[in-house]
Amino acid sequence: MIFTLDDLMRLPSVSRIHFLECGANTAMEWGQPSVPTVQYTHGMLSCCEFTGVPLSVLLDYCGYDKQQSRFILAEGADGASLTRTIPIEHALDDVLVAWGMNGEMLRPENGYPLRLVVPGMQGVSWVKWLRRIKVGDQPWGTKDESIQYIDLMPDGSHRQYTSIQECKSVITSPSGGQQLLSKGMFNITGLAWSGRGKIKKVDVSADGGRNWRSAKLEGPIQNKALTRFNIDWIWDGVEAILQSRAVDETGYVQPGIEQLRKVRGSRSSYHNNAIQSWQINASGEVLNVQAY
Ligand SMILES: Nc1nc2c(c(=O)[nH]1)N[C@H]1C(S)=C(S)[C@@H](COP(=O)(O)O)O[C@H]1N2
Ligand SMILES: [Mo]
Repeated sequence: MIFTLDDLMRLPSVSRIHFLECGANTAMEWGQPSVPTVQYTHGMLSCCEFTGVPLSVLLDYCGYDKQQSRFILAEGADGASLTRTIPIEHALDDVLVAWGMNGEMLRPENGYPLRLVVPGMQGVSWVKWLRRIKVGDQPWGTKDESIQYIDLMPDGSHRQYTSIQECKSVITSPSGGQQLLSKGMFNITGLAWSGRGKIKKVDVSADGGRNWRSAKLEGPIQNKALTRFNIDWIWDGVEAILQSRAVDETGYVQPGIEQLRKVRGSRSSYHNNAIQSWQINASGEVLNVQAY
């Protein structure tokens, strides 16, 4: 079936707030700390309100074979015709065909007139300038899912359809490149998110992971959305290592970088959700380091 934007806007729509994280966010950090600030380590991340038609409503409207259908294909109208396969369970769960963002029409750079919103899934599946959706019984294995956003595993195999952005967090203040001007009280704050649901807890350490205290979560805590946390801390003027560790509602605990490397090896770049460490030097300088 062919829909115009006007047709789509007449269907029942919903508005929901979700994070969007590129699968390459924090990829530079897989080997060693390589960039100085949180903008570079964790900046491929946003959180907006999207408005559109649930894909399940649209598919029902079109009619499709419920027995045979296992995947959908979404295609963009850009020069590269970005095309991604998405499992039908996910497509029918909470995916939107969105035309609105933060109360206005999508902006051209974010996919006007239409984009797929795939809550919890890596950014590349959020196809912008959406022009076609197909339903099928197997993954399409398109160019955009054969080379990029795959993980080279320790046994040499390629993990191709990593898609959910696992639970992750980062301290945004104090963070790399900042300078503490004097010892005393600081309010440590940062963001936590999970592609599998709501954030349940964030613990913060100031001594490189030996001791942890639970941070305050700022509400409302929403499903698959950025959640801000904060905790007071007295800096006594000696070297410290700040870290945050998030837990989501499934009980999944954000891993340390060494723990992640044990499972994923050291040749990946995408899908790095490891705990971030910021070292505070005695001079108050804040540096990107790896610890724990
Ligand atoms: N059609 C199309 N959609 C696309 C892309 C693209 O190159 N073409 N890039 C994807 C990637 S890799 C990401 S991370 C997100 C970024 O979304 P944003 O530009 O709204 O932040 O869009 C996704 N959608
Ligand atoms: Mo991306």
